[in-house]
Amino acid sequence: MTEQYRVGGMTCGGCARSVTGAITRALPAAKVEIDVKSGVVSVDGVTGGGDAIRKAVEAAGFEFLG
Ligand SMILES: [Cu+2]
Repeated sequence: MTEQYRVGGMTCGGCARSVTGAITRALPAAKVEIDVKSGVVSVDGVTGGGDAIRKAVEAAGFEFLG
């Protein structure tokens, strides 16, 4: 099942890679897809990862919007 989150502050592919890396370091099973323009982060392979994802996103310097 895919969980979707919104992340603010991403402006380019480098930002998307930073967020992807931060999430997969926290949750190695996560498969992450990011649409930079909309700020939508889709995560597959984990359930209830929201808290770990929020921490990873914020530690990487981006804004977790929910
Ligand atoms: Cu960027």
